[in-house]
Amino acid sequence: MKKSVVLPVQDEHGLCPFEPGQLDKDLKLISEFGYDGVELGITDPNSVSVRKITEKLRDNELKLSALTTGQAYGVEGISITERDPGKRKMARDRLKSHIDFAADFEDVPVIIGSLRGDGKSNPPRRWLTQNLSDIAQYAESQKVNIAFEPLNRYESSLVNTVKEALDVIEEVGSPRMGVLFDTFHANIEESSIAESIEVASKKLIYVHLADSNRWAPGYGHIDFSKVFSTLDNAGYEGFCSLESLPRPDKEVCLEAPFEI
Ligand code: LER
Ligand code: MN
Repeated sequence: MKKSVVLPVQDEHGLCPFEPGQLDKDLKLISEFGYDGVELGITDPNSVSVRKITEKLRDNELKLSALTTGQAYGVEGISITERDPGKRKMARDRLKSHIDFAADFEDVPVIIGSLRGDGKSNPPRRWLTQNLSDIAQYAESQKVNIAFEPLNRYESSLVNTVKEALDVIEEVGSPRMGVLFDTFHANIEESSIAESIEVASKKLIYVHLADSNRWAPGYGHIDFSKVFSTLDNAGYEGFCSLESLPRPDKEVCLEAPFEI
């Protein structure tokens, strides 16, 4: 499996080792720590230059592992399940811009995590599935994968487990849609982390790593040897991306073990 870490480009991500605004310095550090790739947090791809990002990644011998999109929810309050139809449309259009951005790279999935909304206004399920279908169709036309992420109940009531994610993926019916498995959310929602990886495995396209307290792996109580051996046995060869708080500190996070 390949090593990646989340790095915000425009706005604070809040749940990763880096602050925005020091892209050059941070990419260099990530490369020095032996990472294969970086997951960029981009609020609005329309104001980020594909050419500049491509050059910076090339200079640091890093691949773009995925685009994370949730900051558009955090910063602008848009999501595909908001009561306000204008906000739903903005979120849908924004995700299509993320797909356009990803299409300029090779095999870069667009993550749908927090941009699905928190579900607090009790939105009809069809807003979720119809918008996802529309976005997935667009992703098909651009040959981009969508990594759909179960989130824990304190962040969203919409899709908390792998099983629920697989149900939505089946309903949407797009070959471009797969599961993002995040160990932090799984530790809260799944009865067995290993079994839920096995359940996800056929549709697994991306992994987020953080321990039970959202510190770097090794600082909480998740059994990461079991996580990695289960991923190995499932034949997972994609990216595992570190999405932990900057604790104990950024450098220690970057030293997190990615194998048993
Ligand atoms: C948020 O908790 C998270 O895990 C992100 O990957 C969602 O976009
Ligand atoms: Mn995550």
